[in-house]
Amino acid sequence: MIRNTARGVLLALASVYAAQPAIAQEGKAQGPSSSGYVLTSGQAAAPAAVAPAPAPAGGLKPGSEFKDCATCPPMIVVPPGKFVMGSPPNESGRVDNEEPTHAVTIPNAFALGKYEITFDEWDACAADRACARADDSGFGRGRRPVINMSYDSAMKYVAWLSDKTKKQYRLPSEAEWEYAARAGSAEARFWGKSADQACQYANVFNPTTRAKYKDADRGAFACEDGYMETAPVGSFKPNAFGLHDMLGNAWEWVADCWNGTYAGAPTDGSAWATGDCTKRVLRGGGWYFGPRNIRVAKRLKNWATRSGHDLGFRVARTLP
Ligand SMILES: [Ca+2]
Ligand SMILES: [Ca+2]
Repeated sequence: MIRNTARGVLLALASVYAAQPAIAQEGKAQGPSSSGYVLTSGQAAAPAAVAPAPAPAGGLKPGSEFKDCATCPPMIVVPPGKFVMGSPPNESGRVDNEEPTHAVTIPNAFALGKYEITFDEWDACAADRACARADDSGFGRGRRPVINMSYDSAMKYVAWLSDKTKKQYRLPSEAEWEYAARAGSAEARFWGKSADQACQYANVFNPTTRAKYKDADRGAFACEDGYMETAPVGSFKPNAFGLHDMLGNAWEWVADCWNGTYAGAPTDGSAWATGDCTKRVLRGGGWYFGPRNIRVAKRLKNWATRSGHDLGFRVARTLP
């Protein structure tokens, strides 16, 4: 049993915290981290919790929500903190590119989209002729996540949004994304140990969808989430930072170049700007994917020019 180990304590605390998906608020614990962050040299890094930190400058408190314009995406302020990135060896479904686990410090608060970018938000960029019209693959537009997105097209949107708002919008780094997705959890999924709870928190590959797509070999969750393909953003419960759809719905492009392991990865929360930069990283799994891919540590590489019916993104904003 792990009960008597430091790791066990952290895991237990993290699962308790993850069971309370309330939006983080100032003055409330940001996680089980007052006990500190334990990483001993030469020891496998145990997934750890989020360290509470003071509010950022500019009056934007962790957990608060803002929009920079009427058609801009709603943003959540994510607190600074520390976590362990990657998956432990005993995590079901993990693959070698999720190792070595390593400590990462997110030094400053940043803002992350409360949801994936929607068709409505994308279409504002398209109306300004800064973005191409996006295909919805027949799944529906409006508040559904924009799909058929390449990394390159996502970069066009963040450039347009930055120019429109005069704020520093960008894709999140891979480290920022995983930190935000975990929201203090060290489990494979931010809601806790049970994969069977997926349909409360995520739009995943469910049995009805598998029947339609006749993809009997592809692992599906046991539950029905009610959506055949994409779901309107925010249809499911958020994680402890108040972020929705961090797992499932659309895969999300992040800023980093592809690297096949975490050996040499940045530990300061920045994006990895070297490696195979013709390929970029996707996170979070999508509506067409089952349990092995619906994990916060899961990484997927794809060509920066490639798109698909389950590929989207959410934006980050650097805070002053
Ligand atoms: Ca589904
Ligand atoms: Ca997603």
